[in-house]
Amino acid sequence: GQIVYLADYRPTDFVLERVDLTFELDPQNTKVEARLIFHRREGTDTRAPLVLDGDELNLGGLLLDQNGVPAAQFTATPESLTIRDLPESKPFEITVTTFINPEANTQLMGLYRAGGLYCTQCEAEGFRRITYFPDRPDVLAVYTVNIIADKAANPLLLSNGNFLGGAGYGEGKHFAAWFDPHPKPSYLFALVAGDLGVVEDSFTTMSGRDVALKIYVEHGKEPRAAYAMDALKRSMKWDEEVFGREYDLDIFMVVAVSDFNMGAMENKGLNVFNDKYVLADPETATDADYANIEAIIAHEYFHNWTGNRITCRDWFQLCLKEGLTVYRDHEFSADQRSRAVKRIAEVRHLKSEQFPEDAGPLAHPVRPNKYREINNFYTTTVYEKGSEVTRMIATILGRDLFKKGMDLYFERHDGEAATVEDFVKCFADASGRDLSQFSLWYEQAGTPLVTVSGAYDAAKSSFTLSLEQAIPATPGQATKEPMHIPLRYALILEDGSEAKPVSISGAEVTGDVLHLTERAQTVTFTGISSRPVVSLNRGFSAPVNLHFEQPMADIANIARYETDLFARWQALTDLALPNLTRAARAAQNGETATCDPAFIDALLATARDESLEPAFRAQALAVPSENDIARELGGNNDPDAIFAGRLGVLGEIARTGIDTFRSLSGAAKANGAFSPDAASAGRRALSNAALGFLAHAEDSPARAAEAFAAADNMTDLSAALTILSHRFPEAAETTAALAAFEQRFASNALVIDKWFAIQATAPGKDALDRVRKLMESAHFNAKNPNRVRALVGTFAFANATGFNRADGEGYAFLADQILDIDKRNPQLAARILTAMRSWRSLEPVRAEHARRALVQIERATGLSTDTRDIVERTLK
Ligand code: HT7
Ligand code: ZN
Repeated sequence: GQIVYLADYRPTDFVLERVDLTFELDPQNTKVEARLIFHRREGTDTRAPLVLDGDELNLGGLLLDQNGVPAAQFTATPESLTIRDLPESKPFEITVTTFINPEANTQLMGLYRAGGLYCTQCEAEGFRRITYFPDRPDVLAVYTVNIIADKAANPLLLSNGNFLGGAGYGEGKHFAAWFDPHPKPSYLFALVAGDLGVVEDSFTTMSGRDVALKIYVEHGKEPRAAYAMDALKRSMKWDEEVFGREYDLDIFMVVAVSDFNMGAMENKGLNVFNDKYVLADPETATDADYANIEAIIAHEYFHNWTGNRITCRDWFQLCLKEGLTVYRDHEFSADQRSRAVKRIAEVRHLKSEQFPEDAGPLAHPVRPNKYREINNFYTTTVYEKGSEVTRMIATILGRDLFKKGMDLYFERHDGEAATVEDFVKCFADASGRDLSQFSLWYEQAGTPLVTVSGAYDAAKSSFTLSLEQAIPATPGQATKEPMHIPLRYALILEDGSEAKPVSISGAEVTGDVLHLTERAQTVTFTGISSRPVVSLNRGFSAPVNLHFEQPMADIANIARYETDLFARWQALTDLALPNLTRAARAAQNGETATCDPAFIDALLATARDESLEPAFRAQALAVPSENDIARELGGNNDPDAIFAGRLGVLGEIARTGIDTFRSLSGAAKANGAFSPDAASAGRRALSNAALGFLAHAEDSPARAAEAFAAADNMTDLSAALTILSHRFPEAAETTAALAAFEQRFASNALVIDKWFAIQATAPGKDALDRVRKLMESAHFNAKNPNRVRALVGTFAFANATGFNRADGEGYAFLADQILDIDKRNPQLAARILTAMRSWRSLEPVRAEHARRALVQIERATGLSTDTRDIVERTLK
């Protein structure tokens, strides 16, 4: 793989006008005929050859305007097809024939077989595995697709756009034709063929058009698609109401497949989903599964406008569609559920996934400026930080100007392949605001650190806030410019009211947003009648780390009285972290620490506070994770000590709050029949959090075993099983529960994935042997990405003590697995390998073991570009 640079972008020499594809499907020998009409772009070199991309292709035939092409006029390799001496100005037609083997396609890119289906995945560069093509997102064309296949095995023949018609084709075959009137890049092409069940519904758009909605799933699983269908209709309505976006074809289809590299794919009119994000019922899906289905159905649907109608000029602009679409799905879920709780979950995810990426060897800007393997840039930085950057534009501009900017973007760039600059300019033009400094958020990697101190002058009734920003060095970026950081804030007075300053100087303040734009700024507020408590970065308005030496009493006040619920949760976290880091350090020195009672008081008061929604109280009880503590410690980390310290703190909370937890656990049961709505899910979350603490306090598996037996839904069942296997791995109750669970759900792969994941995350050094044993289980299938992620991926990403065994065996195991997975599915291998990204913050003995495992991977022969790229950057 060559390195590709953003600076090298230039448009193609040829313009593609039309694409006609004919597929004759066969499991091992599918014939693909592509008829492509091109003309030379005006102003380009009239002798330039046409160069088409390929990947492992074999040219089966080539025609130019229906005539054979002399061998001297073209060169075909598996990676490209070059045709010379083409017409100077008039359009011409190229007919390319290739033969491909879907069954042998284990990478799951291009056309492959998944559970008896034919299915495609073309983003980012999969289309070139189907036919030779200008496979880049700025080449937009109108497609017609003909599919011919055996009728009995493939009653269903689907592609993008509207159905044109179908008929018999002799010899037990039939065909179907599809036409997509909207110009699109090749990465949005899709084809699905096979035999599936369907759930049908319809949606009437705001202009009164009827759209047929179809969700295809394996026969017999139709009832489990009802929630996805409901989420789809809510998404369509919401996008009309909030963004004014109407759907633009007669039909919208979703197909659930069991073998898929990622979550889902937004192919025009034909979304393909990992079935994990479609199928749900109370018996088999947790509340988290329901929330994910809702979010991902919405995300892929929203791409119809942000991604498909307006696409990306090149892959460096990936955040243009992904960051924006994540922002849109976050807003959708916030409107469907509790906004504050949703925001807390988002920030938790951002801090536990994106902050470590931004602080380690794989850090890159939201818009990278070079890549070796684009598949490795579908990252949490592009997606989640990209979403935060969009959110900051909304925060800086305010709701109305943000909407004006979005409207302008849709109007100006519909049907185009756009850039980040195009996007930002719409907001600058709509608002009249200069966003050039803000644009650094797309260019500079690393999480800014904002250091804050405050001073109150009673004599002058004034308060000054001193702020400094620093952006850490990241690979390839040693020094940084100061950024535009929008911080929502409140100054809270003694009586709990918010101060209304007479004047503010030293920074621009709009509403409750303080704009930090210099490296250092001192902001003075006058007319402040008492020493205020500062609540800063309310709602997590900017994705930064704050270092604010605030009195603990102030933080405790925010935890109890802030009206911004996010800030209350943040304050509880700020109270918890010093206790947790102290406990971890003590454990590292073979000592024990005790908790600050004020922290436990604040936590328990929140847990008991019935004026708060249960989902929020559950979030409060989910104390910072082992990874959160590791990040706070910042280096020389010993995961065993972190675990032991944290366990000690949990025990103290549990014993102090035992009465509270008794009354909270099981409280959700009183609410009758199962419903997946957010309020019911919140009650279950609170009750299960309490059950976890109770198990600590009582130090007995009895209660969790009872809960396991009584559970009537997967949320409660898996929560009880997790407590049993994580806290009481040796108990007879645990062995029995694991066996019962396995037996009951043996035929449901998605539930067996939970069974794998729960066991893979059970802490301690025995975890590795358990994982090895589970790989021998008949349920395991090394070819299925969901199984591999559930067992190997979860172990590496989410079992800090098990994976980071002091003897380095966890890393050695992962290295072996990566090398094995890489032979079949490089994308999956590279993704799981990113679990090693924080190896340098480990204590020296573990770090050395980790480095050796990485070197072992690096030295292996035949490594894919994907895995080579990750391992080399991780070691650098
Ligand atoms: N846009 C989709 C990305 C995706 C993908 C990328 C590489 C390899 C396989 C893939 N499957 C899906 C998903 C999304 O963000 O909506
Ligand atoms: Zn997306």
